[in-house]
Order: sequence, then C-alpha cells, then structure tokens
Amino acid sequence: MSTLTRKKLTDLRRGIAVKVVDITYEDKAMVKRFQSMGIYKGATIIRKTNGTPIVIEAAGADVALGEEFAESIIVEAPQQTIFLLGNPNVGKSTIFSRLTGIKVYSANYPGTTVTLSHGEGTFYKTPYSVYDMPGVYSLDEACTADNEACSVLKTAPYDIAIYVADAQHLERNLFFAMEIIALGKPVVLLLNKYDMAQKKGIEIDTAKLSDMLGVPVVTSNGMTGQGLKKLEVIVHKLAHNKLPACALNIPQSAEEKWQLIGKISKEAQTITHRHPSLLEKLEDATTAPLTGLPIALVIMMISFMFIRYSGEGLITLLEPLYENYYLPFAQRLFSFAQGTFAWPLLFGGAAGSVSEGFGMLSEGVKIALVDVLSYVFSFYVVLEFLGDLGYLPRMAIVLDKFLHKIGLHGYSAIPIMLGFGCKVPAVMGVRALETRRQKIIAIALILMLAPCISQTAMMFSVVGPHGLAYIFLTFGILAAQGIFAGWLLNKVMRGDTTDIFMEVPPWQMPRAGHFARKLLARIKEYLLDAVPLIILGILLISALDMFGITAFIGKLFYYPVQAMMGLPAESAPVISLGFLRKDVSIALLEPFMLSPKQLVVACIFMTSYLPCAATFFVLLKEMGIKDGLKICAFTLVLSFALACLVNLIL
Ligand SMILES: Nc1nc2c(ncn2[C@@H]2O[C@H](COP(=O)(O)OP(=O)(O)OP(=O)(O)O)[C@@H](O)[C@H]2O)c(=O)[nH]1
Ligand SMILES: [Mg+2]
Repeated sequence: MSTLTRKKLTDLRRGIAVKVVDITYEDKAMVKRFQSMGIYKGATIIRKTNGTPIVIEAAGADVALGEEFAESIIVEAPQQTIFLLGNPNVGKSTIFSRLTGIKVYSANYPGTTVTLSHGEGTFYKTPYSVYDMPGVYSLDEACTADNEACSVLKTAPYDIAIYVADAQHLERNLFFAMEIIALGKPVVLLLNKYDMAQKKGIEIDTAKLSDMLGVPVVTSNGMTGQGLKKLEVIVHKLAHNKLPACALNIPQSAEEKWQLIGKISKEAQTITHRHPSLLEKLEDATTAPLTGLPIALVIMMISFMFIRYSGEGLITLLEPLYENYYLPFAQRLFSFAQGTFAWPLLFGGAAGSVSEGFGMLSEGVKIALVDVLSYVFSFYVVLEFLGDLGYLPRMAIVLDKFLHKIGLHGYSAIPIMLGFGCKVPAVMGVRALETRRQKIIAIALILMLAPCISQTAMMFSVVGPHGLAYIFLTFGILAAQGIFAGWLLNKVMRGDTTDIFMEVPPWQMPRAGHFARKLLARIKEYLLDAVPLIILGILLISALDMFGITAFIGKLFYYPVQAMMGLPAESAPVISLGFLRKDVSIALLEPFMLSPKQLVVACIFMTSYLPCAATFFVLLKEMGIKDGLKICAFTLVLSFALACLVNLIL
C-alpha cells in the first residue's frame, strides 16, 4: 500500500520500524560511537517517544539522542497514508481532487463515489498517499458498502484520517466521526461546506469543538480551496507527532454517543434563525407529493427538449466542418491508397455497394465526432447541471412509490438516470442498493429501459428522418419493455423491497468553473474511451465484410434475424457484433435501407439484447459471473421475444 520515502529521524512517526540509510553527522568519531550502539547504515530502529531528546530502540536496547544527532540520521520510512472519510456528499472527493490534483467525480447526491480512489499529495515537500473513500454513516455501513474500505478501517493501515464533515449538519456528521476517533489513529476534523453553513446562520466555534473532541478542527470550502492550507499544517503536525493524542473517552452505545454529540454541538454551535430563502421553499415543493411529480415532469420535458435541440444545433455546426474541411483533407492525405484494397476500408466503398458508409476515416469519424459527440455533450450539460443542483435525490423521492411497484425504491432512480448517459457508471452505481434482488432488478431496468446517449443519438439520426412518431414508438416500446422486465423480476424473484433511506442534500447553484471542469472530464472520457472503439468498430466490420465473414454470420443467424424479426439477413453481422459498440451498429444499419418498421424492431433489439462490451465486463465484476450471465440471458430472451412480437404486430 505504501512506498518508501527518506526522512530525518526527527520527522519520523513513533512506533514503526525503519531502516537507517545515511548518517550525515560530520564528526566521524561520533559516527563511530553511533555504530557501536547499533545505529549504522542498514540498521533497523524504532522511534519510541515524541519530543526531544528522542528515544529510539536500536539493537534491542533503548538509546536517547539529542535533536542535532537525531537530525543527522536519515531513515527510509513508508510513505504516510491519509484517508479522507466521512458521510456521503460532504465534499470528500472535491477535497481529494484539490489535495492530489487528480480529477475524481463529485456531484451533489449521496453515493457519488463507489470505489476507493488513490492519489499522491505533497504537503511541506513530503509526499503522502491519499485515499478518497465512498461516503458512509457508520463503521458498520462501511463494512456492508465496500469491502476494501471496510478492511482498511478495520485493520487501520492508514496513518492519518481527515474526517470531512458537512458543517451544515454538524450533529449528524459527528456520529461516524466519534467511531473514527475511537479507532485511536490521528484524526483531523474538517468542517467543509462552511460557506453554506454560514449562509444558513450556523457558526461553529472550532476552538471549543476541538477542545471537546480532543482533535484539531479546521473549516473549509472545497469549492474555493479556502482552509486547505491550514489543513496541510495540521496534517504535517499530526504526521510528526507534534499534536497531543485524543483524550476523549468515546462511549460505546449509540444512545450515549448521541447524548455526548448533543452536548458538544449545543456548546460549540450557534444557529441564528433566518427566514427560508426562495430556493429553500422550492426545495420542499420538489419533494412534496402534490407538486413533486409535476415539477419532475416539467424538468424531464425541458431536459429532453434541451438535449434534442442543442444536439441538433451542434450537429449543424460541426457537419460543414467535416464535409468541407476534414473529409477533403483526409482524402488528400491518404490519396496514395486510392485504388488499393485499403481505400474502401478508409473511406467506404462505391455508392450502392454493401461497404458504402463503412469507411473508418469517413463515417467512423463523422459518427464519433459529429453525430454522437453533439448529443453526448448536450446530455452531460443537463445531467451535470441537475447533479450539481441536487435535483437527483429529489427525483428519487418523487419516483419512490412507483419504483416500489417493481421491487425497487427511489434511490435506484439515480443509477437509472445515469444509465441514460452511459451504462457503465450506472451499473457501478447500483452498488448503493441494499439487496442482490434490488441490484438485479435495477440492472435489468438500466439495460432495458432506454439506450445510452451515444446510441440514442444514432437512433435519432437513423429513425428520425422517418418522422417523430417512429422515435416515440421506439422509445415508448423500450420504456414499456424496461418496466415489464422490472415487474416480471419482482414477481418471480423471492424477497422484499427495503424502504428508501437516503440523505437529501440542500440545493446548490452549480459553479461555472467546477461545472465546466466536470463537463470537460466527461467529454475527455468519451473522446479517449469511446471514440477509438467507434472508429475501430467500423474498421472491424468493413474488414469482416471484405473477407466474406459477414456473409457467413448472416447465414448463421438467418433464421432469428430474417424469419423471426423480419430484418434482412445481411444485417445479421452488424446486429450480432452490436455488443462491441451499439451506436456504431445502429449507424451501420443505414446502408441496408430498412423500412421504418424494420428500424424500430432493430433499434429495440439492439438496445437491450446484450450490454455493450464495456458494460458487460463491469456487470460481471459487480454482480459476479453467475448473476452477470443470468442477467444477460434474461435481457437476450426478453428483447428477442419483444422484437419478434413487434415485427408481428406492426
Ligand atoms: N458550497 C459548497 N459546495 C461544496 C463544497 N465542497 C463540495 N461541494 C459540493 O458538494 C457536492 C458533493 O461533493 P463530493 O465531493 O462529491 O462529495 P463526497 O463526499 O465525495 O460524496 P460521496 O462520494 O457521495 O460520498 C458537490 O456538488 C460539490 O461541488 C463546499 O465547501 N462548499
Ligand atoms: Mg465522493
């Protein structure tokens, strides 16, 4: 877990065995005396006390060293490890990004972080290993939520804990803090979101709080970085044993802990009553049963319109760049390949041939960087905005009742919403659900209810020209399929649905800089992870076509594809290879001149018959191979049956 760093004996923490790597003291006679006492290059020693003179254990006996001597002894010690922990949504990941410079995802809903992230931070020229943990409310929960985080807390291989608390909810945040303090490791309490607390009329006396808890307390604002310099000073002091250990006697039972917390927060915190602001009043309206649902519908409608129009707008902006500048340039650059076998692979075959529209550098680039990118961008503008605003947990509350009917509870609305963008984070987000049954139903819903945004973009461009009615039909059937899948699994799988139990964060206006950075990170992720696959996917299909392999696959899958689903047999390879990149395969349907009805059937089948390759592997990792494969078999059977049915009915 940790790497080694060189440091002076004076900077070393107590209690760990380290190796002496150098002795820089000038007086050689003195160095010889050190050696005779067991302090030599390569010796293993342990620092035993704080302060000076420093007592160390060398060669099995204790030796006291003055500060100047101790400074000249250089040892190699494991890099110290800092853990960022605390309740969900308090700003741990935001602080982690600031301390390490590593971009991790943060958003205004609980359960944003689902795995331990690791980075390196340097405070006072000393590198530290820093970990960002998923948010939990107690040690027990840490052990059900994330094995890795649990074992880290249980075996405590970390050196310093930065306990991040939301200053707006001091009392609630102190419960887990007490459990962490009781572990006996150095802890600093970081009161984050202090800006928001002050706006609400909350003032916290950090000196008093620190006295009562026996640990240092710092206030901070993760958005601006205010308070983090002070945090670094404290961490540095903790790392060098320059602060006294916590002397607070933490009670065992939860009731006693709450009693103590009540006493502490009463003394350290003053709250001035203010009238609720307009935004706060609106907060209640978004969760109240009567107003919540209409507000959710309006927000959904606006989001949908925004994504559609801004997506289309971006395409009209980017398309001329592609047609007038990029394509002629690329064709000139590769003109030497004209007339060779490579040309159709790069720029597609002649008009009317099967390989028309299969060019890696023509259609491949256009699909990836014009059509899909425009919608990916528009979608994440909306999702990130709603995420930072704190709307997603409110939608979870509004949808709770409905989701109970299919064996889920409101929280699953968050991963389901993420799934409209990309199925990979959505499937990972299901981790926050409590039972295996809920996880399976939620994943089925994520996979079957709607396509991901790249695929949606392609469906719009392929089905759209036949009229909006076909778009509504396709998405309507898909939504019905998802709900049916949830209902069916809820009926056949044994077990009950647990109730929703989730923190609802206050609303917060997204900040331009933070928002832009997150959006950029999403786009970068798309450009790096998806774009190469889209372009290579197109190359693969056209190469398979060239070697006659697609014709073979077509024959193999003739019966299910043509006879049952009513699609041309030649499209079988495109459909069956769709699990590599589904957006690509939908785009590749274009040359087959499918009728609107065939397009609807193909889109329904290809959305949900199997997850794409990336989602597939994440699914196996999250649910295990057995459950993962079972879910895939379920989606395959159900979506094939539905596609055949739609072919019969339409
Ligand atoms: N106003 C304000 N907002 C903050 C501050 N720190 C973080 N935020 C916002 O609070 C939200 C939650 O931040 P995260 O860093 O995702 O919180 P987290 O503790 O990692 O959350 P989980 O991973 O879900 O446990 C985000 O929308 C941040 O932009 C702060 O000091 N002030
Ligand atoms: Mg986080």
